[in-house]
Amino acid sequence: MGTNTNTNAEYGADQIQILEGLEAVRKRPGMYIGSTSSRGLHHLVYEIVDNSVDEALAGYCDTIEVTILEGDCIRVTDNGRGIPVGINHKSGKPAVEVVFTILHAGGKFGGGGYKVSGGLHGVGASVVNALSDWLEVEIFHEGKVYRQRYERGVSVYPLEMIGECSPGKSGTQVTFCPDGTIFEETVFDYSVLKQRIREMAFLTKGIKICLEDRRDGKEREDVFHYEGGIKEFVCYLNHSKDPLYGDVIYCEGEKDGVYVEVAMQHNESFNDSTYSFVNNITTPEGGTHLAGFRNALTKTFNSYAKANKILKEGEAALSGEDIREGLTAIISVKIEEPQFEGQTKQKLGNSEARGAVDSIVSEQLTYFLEQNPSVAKAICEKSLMAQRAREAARKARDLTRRKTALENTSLPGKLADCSDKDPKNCEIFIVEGDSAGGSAKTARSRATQAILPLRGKILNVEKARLDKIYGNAEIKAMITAFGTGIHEDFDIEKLRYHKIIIMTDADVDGAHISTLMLTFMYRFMPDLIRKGFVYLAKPPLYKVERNKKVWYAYDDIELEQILKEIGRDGNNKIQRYKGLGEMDPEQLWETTMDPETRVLERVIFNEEDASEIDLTFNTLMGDKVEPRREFIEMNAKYVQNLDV
Ligand code: TTJ
Repeated sequence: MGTNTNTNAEYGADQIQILEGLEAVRKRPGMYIGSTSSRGLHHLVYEIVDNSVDEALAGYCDTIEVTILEGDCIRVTDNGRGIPVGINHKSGKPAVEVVFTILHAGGKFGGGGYKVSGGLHGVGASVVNALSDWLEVEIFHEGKVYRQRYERGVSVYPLEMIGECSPGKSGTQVTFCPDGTIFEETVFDYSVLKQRIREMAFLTKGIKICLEDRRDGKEREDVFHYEGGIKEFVCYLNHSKDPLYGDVIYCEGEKDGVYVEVAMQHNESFNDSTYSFVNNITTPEGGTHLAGFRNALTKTFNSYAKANKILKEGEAALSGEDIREGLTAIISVKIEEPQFEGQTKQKLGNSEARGAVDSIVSEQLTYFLEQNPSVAKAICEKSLMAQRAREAARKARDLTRRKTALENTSLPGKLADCSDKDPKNCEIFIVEGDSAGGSAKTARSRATQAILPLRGKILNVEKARLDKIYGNAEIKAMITAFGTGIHEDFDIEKLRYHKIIIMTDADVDGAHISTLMLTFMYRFMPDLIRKGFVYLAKPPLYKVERNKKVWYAYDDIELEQILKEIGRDGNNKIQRYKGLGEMDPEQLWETTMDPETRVLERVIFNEEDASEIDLTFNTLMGDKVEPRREFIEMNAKYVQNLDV
């Protein structure tokens, strides 16, 4: 294992430095992993798995296993070369010990490949170690098995050789238990890990990642393995949409130290669902790589359309937006030293990424279009339609803008507004149906609660063009009631109510209607959701009466609990509400609207989950019936229970 050439004095200095480093991490964990909430907890897993993914990117590992063990400990195993066990000369310690005990020493020990480190990730295994009650690493290398254990980041014995393994076997296994005195939440959520691990697998083609839950009563497993990588990611995102053509267009190459992969496919919808990644980490604010992609796309399609007389002399060029209508795309770049900019450091700044993506996509897309004229034609025609619709929408919007200027923002006729004019105190209930709207108007607290009843089905904005959307009465009513405007006119400062509460029946139709409304807000006023102004009301499902006393149950489990408490006999009268309309105003107030007693769910929006949210809305709103079944389960992920 090499020899220790350092003097004792240097060794001592080293120890102090390590302890100081770990101390800093334990003192300010948020600085290193973002937060100590559930999010930070899950982040520890990604941090460790990233190391194995790096080994896979370098070409030495093809399988990673992630296991949640009893007691919410995590085990990550890979079949890579194994973290080096030889002495690192600078520190006089085995390299593996350096990896786990010295801050920011998570890098490569020789060997090429891209280091996956961006955003909050890439802080290194030592941070995970420092924040774990205990951590054990086992390395399989050249027929031998090595092990070291740490407690709260400090080794409890030197690296030891504990046995032999078959000479062909190699790899690294790390098992750790997050420190319960540091994390507010120590229970892992399988579905959260599953989502990110699936994404990692899509972004690293060919890799096989197995996720397993071994906790008692929670046993389950999934295997993620995509030979097609981001091509399959695009198929996955488009699975409930109708693709405009069969192929997924794929470009790949390397330029100026930037490895670029792009996959894309248009569908019949009208949204742009482009997601960009740097070193496997999502960049919700885009950056140079996204700019390069957009430039290449616009330029290449306009050249093609002109050269093939799809766009005639003197006709307006297709805009980027036109070409991106109904596009699902993944842009993934790998770069040695990513620079992140912007307020949340989520925007790629490296200028070489712009040029690399632009030139690789321009060249390969041009070739693809020449080889696949029917696909090229389908995309150009869709873009031309988009161009015409956008022009019509602009005219319709100009008209409504002028109108609102003239009529001085008159509020919709159906709105029963509140008297208080301070948005902070005000809430608006968007109510499905006129009859429930009537009850809500009677029940409400006039000073602070406004009611906007909407009639029938809300327009599905996933399936309508802008001109139709702007012409829709229900949507116009919401826009003027909220007061914020939409798209580029959107101004959160003008919001007239700080709680927008969607109130629908507690059944499948009601859920569908709330989703339609949420879809509209998500696409046209995402900041409303982002900033936490949007809520779902929770009307009860059952009313239980016994000896003149009344209980309300909001789900079946609660009903069971109530019945257990009060006893099950002939004296109970149970009523199942089929809709809001069955409640009289007083009941509606008491159960669903009274701020003192009601339950609201706040709709939340996690930027990192954007592709998954997009998928959810699309699944719910798209044409395919089958995927819609997952609705209730998935929707539950985007709400947060609040008692407000
Ligand atoms: C680095 O270059 C020399 C050969 O070994 C390479 C290496 O360190 N590979 C490696 C590290 N594979 N897997 C890891 C690893 C795996 C886990 C689960 C956790 C950590 C910190 C590293």
